[in-house]
Amino acid sequence: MNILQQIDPEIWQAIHHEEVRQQNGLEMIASENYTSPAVMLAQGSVLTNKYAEGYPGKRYYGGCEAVDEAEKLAIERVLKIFSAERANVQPHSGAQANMSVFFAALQPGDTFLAMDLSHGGHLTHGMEKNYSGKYYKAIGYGVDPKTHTIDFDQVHKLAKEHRPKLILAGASAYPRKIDFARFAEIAKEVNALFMVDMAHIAGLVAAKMHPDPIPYADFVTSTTHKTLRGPRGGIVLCRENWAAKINSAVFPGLQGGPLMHVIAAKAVAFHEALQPSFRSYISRVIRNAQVLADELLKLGLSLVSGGTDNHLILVDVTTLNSTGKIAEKTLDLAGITVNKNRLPFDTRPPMDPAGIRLGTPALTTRGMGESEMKQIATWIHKALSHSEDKKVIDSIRNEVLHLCKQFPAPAAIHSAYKDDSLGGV
Ligand code: DSN
Repeated sequence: MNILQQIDPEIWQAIHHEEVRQQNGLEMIASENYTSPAVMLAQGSVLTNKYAEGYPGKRYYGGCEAVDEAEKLAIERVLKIFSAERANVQPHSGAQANMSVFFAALQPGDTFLAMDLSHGGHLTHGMEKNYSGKYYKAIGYGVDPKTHTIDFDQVHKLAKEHRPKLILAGASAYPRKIDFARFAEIAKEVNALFMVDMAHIAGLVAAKMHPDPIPYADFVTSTTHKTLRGPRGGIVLCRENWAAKINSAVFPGLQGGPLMHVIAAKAVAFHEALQPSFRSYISRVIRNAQVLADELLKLGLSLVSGGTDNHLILVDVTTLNSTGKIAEKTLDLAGITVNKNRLPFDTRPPMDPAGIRLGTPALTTRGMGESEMKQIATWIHKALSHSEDKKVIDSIRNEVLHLCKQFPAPAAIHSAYKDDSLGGV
């Protein structure tokens, strides 16, 4: 029995349930992944005890020598991965990373242009109930109705019409490569700042398997836990001339004490992303997504943009007389975790849209490859075609379980707390 189990069996039970769920199911939420045991050890370390408001060498508290080392390493490594001029590794999340750019670059009421949420954007890119839509004037661009790729004629037209102070590229549900050079050209023409939120594709950019936003953008934000496979958190990369404003927007603008244990875990993830094995991981993530997409197409499903260039796929489940809500629930019962997702030009309600979003980052971390993707496509199709048939769903659930046993997920918490050297038994 480990120490947490002894002291707080209820919370241990909740963690254990989640670990069992992660081990025994197919995690296909495109924004999720399994961090390594090393990342989790850093995040579960004594650094959680330390207050360190400020930045390395300039803190408001004593005793920051060790955490300074961790933060300097995180900054050094992330700059090496992305060849950026300056980095802030303190944002607690991607939403806060985005907010820090808005704080640094815009005044309340300023206009910015970003991808509409209903076409694949993110809620911090101008959704009316989010700070970005409440305190700033958000104009949304979308995708072309035929190709489902970003409609650059529309971006250009809206930029000339509204003269935004900032243009934002990046998405949460967009399966194709993003042409940052084209965005930058438009931003330059209208004298707008250019920001990229690369949260979903950061791992692909790190592995040089997606166009790089750094040469074009004034600011690049990201989360660290999606394809980058680190702890849950955010970062901001920017040009030298914006560094002071970004640092002051993050602290003291938006946050107090940085989460030093998370920053140390970010540093570990950045170290992992610098290894050659990370590039090979990302190439398998993309290949797996393409195989999954091809297989779903062969089975008659319709995909947004007809396929994928990255780690995610958007499936129109109405072709199988299903809905996003029913599909999410059915697949959950079959042991496959996905999320319902609006599709471009979706006429269904947001809580029960026409689509689901599938991603391959987590399954690829478990070591699954092309033959597993083909099998999973067949299960998805079968489950959605028989969502009322408990026998079919139960039999898929059993097969999913069998596959999961062959590809164990990293089980960091369990194994770490079993380790005597950490004080738990
Ligand atoms: N919620 C994340 C996603 O699933 O894409 C974005 O922050």
